[in-house]
Amino acid sequence: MNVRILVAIVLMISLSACKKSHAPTDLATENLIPKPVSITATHGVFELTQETKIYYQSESAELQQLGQYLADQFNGATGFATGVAATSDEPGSGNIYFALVERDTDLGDEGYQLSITEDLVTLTARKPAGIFYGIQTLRQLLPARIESTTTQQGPWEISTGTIRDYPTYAWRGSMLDVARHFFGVEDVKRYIDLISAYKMNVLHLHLSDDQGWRIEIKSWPKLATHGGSTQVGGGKGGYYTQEQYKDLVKYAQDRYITIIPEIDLPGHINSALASYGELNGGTIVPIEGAVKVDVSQKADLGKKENLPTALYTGTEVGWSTLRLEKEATFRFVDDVMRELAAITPGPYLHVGGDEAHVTKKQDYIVFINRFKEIVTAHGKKMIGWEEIAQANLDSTDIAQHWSSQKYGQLAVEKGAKVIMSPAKKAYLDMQYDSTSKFGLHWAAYIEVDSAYRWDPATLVSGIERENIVGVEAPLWSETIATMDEVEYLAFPRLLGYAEIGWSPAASRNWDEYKVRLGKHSVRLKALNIDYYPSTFVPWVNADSVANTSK
Ligand code: TNX
Repeated sequence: MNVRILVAIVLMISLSACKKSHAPTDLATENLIPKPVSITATHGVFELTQETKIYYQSESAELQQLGQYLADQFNGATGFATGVAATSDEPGSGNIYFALVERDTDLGDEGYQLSITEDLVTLTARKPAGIFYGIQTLRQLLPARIESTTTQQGPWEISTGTIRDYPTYAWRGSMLDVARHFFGVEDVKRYIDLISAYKMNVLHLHLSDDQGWRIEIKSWPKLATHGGSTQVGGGKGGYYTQEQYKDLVKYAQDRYITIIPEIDLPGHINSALASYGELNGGTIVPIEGAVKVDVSQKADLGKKENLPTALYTGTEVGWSTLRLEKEATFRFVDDVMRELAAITPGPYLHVGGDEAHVTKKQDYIVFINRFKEIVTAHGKKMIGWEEIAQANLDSTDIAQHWSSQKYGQLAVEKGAKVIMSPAKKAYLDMQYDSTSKFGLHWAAYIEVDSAYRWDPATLVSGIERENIVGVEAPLWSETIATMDEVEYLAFPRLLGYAEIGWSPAASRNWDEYKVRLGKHSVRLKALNIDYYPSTFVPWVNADSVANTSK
């Protein structure tokens, strides 16, 4: 063969090897959780490169912050130093562009449109929250290794097409019980990061219970210093200073999450009674096992009024109550709510109100009515577990349904709105099956399929779509003390609750979802989530797909 021809052939081969060989792409079959409302695929590829910049419509500090958030998400794995810059025009080829488009009313306050061509990724929304959710979708369209914090091999390709997406419910949340076991600021931030990646927008913090008081109250300091000094099993417990709580609130706000603080009243209150004897009316009926654990305490066990009770480290419920016949108790409630309202920008304070089994019914009703007046005076609205339906509710109140259809229905009859947290379906602390390492099973065993297969709008007759603000999955912590244990119970079920809250009920189907979830394992692993590998899910081995699949 002629040398020239040979050189030409070698050159052609090496050139074609250099040319990008894109895998066939189909935006419509991407593995997105929660599932978007609509996807149109155009079968091309956008590539994120060293040169890519994130541009945002000029004059928006919030978009600038979101651009930086996205750059921070990517830069660890790509090793790029993706820049963020303002622009007044649509940017040139190879870039990402954020813009607010007020007139696109179909998107509502949280929706977004992600339009991907081979040249440009354009993310638009009416409000910054929508941009945040579009960013979460964009993360999931990149290979799972984008979640790594160390530099990974590219290419960083995204399938082209258009996604238009918005949530079904305005309230999509999880509750973390930091009272039974305490979880520190860094743990809660990780939980916020994880739930926000699935477009949840509420984190309800269960800040007090019999076993621990977890928030500093300056006018009643012993609540935290003494009431917060232990936890289930007798460990050292802990509490958030108000500065730490404010830091958490800000961290959550930056991820479009509202923190709902709960002080559980008038039951579940032993940690306060142990801190201030005057709150103890001496009416506690110590049920078997209730106040026996901390025998080193010389304190009264609860039957003598005005004396502090012993700290409690067991797991019984429903045996303690605030003394309600004394006006001083309402000054206590007012002080706590005033301080909490001052550091909580969200509109709601949660009264708890559950399982007040040793509070007289009439006292309970008077208490909830007065609580509502107190939080209203501090500019907030009341939420409580469904038992608050016994009090005078109206359309400004929210009842959280967990167990009793009767109370849920009563709340609706009184005009209140409802959050759906049915224990049989949505309790993250329920075991998956009888072999689960952690969790309880008083309501049900909840396998990953059961957790997904229900519709908030049809679960309880009399609680209709228009009565429901949304879905919340509570994670009670009697049996879990570490983040690994939190993750084992929360994941993968939490992804299903996120989808129930976000995606239209008519588009949800377990057989299709379980395939998406199975392929998602590589991403869960990249996020270092210790999820439960349920046999109901066709998991795709992360190692075999790490470099080829999303
Ligand atoms: C019931 S749900 C409780 C909690 C427990 C939980 C354990 C609710 C409002 N009260 O006090 O931690 O069960 O699953």
